[in-house]
Amino acid sequence: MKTRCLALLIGLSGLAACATQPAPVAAAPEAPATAVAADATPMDDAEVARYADRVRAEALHAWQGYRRYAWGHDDLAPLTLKPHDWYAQSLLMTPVDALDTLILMGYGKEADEARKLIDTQLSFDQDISVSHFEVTIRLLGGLLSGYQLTRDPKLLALADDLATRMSPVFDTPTGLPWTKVNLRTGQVGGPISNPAETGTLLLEYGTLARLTGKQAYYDKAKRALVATFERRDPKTGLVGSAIDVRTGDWTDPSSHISGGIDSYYEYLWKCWKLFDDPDCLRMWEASAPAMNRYLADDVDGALWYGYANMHSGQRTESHYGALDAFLPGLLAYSGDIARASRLQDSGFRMWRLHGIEPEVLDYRKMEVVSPGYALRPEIVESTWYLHRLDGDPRWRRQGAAMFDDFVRYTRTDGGYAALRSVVTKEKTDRMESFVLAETFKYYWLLFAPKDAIDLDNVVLNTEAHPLQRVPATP
Ligand code: DMJ
Repeated sequence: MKTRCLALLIGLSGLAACATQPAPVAAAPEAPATAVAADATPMDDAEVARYADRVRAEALHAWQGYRRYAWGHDDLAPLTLKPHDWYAQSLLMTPVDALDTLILMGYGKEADEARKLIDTQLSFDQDISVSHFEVTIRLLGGLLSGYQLTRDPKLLALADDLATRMSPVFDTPTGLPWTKVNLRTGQVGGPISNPAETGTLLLEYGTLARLTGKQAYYDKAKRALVATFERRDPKTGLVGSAIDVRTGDWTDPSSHISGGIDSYYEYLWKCWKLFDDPDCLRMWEASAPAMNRYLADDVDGALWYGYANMHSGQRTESHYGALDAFLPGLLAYSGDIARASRLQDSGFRMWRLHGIEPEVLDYRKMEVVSPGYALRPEIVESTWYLHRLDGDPRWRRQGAAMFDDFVRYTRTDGGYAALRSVVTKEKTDRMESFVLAETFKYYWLLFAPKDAIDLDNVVLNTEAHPLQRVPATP
């Protein structure tokens, strides 16, 4: 195959290479079972190589759109071909998020340009109040993986500076972090958080601790994760959707595996894989059974995960969507291939309903609840974990079918555009940085050589930034 893993070539160890909910939209007739059932014919090497090359070429198309129309800004607006920034100052979301994807795909010149832009232009000395969670997973994660792949000391220095500026968030009576922080003044705000925001920090802060020797980073992020876990309901073991970081009281008892909780579960398992921290394994082993008992929902033989009250375990909503679709990957990664496979087949059925997945689906009625598609990666991420871990050819077939639909419905002259509605296929002017960090990366990994990521030594954060295991210093 023509695609190559630059990380392999440069000999790095470890690396070889929320949704608003509008009124329900009328459902099109459910796709017939035959169309939903995945083709399981194995791909030959030539077909796999063709898909890898197409994904790689389309990723470059998206990057070149950013490069041409939005250079130095956070994102590309892919319809108006104008730059978009999250805050008053750009934080280079797309270049930082895309750097490791460009490196892995072997785009050396483009990666070098991105790295130089970051080195020379990115400053966190900005009077802006930012989302601690988003900046951690995208920027801290991206700077750390970029550093581990290039050994450019400026990237580690930027990560250390960013984490220092954000650290005031941890100063609460509970150890649960504030959701917002001003990068210049350290002023914090945003007292109502959720498990994803309080619990998706340890991979990034922990890796930074190992790389800098500053153990406090690890301890603060771990304390936040443990504080979330310890507030699970004592009867069901479930966590809720909203929590007050000042008191530790739940302000919304709705439990699910969707946005706002999703990556909390992810990091319980992944912090065990990355750091061998036995507390992480203990917390995962106490949490996964609760999720599987109360949130899993068997509907006519198909497996879904819906909503329940965290205190009673009673079912509330039968909703599943693009964000929830990470769970098959996590189930597979943690060893539960059987549940993972059944849930991924349900996710693919959701995709096939309108030829591309909606943000939220009512899986009992098979009706779209929230019709947007933000170019999210999760369902692709799950095909990659499943293919990587059980080798069933149907995962590549699902991924190939989804990639064909993705290109057909979301490609624009200047990049890729989110959909306002998967029913009408109307586009909207957003291309989030996670498209290059995650969506293209997971599509490419699905067709790339197995050693592109060494899963024994590398753990991908929730933004798909590959973090290498770093030994703890005594
Ligand atoms: C990404 O920023 C991360 O994957 C996060 O955990 C969830 N949402 C987006 C992608 O959909």
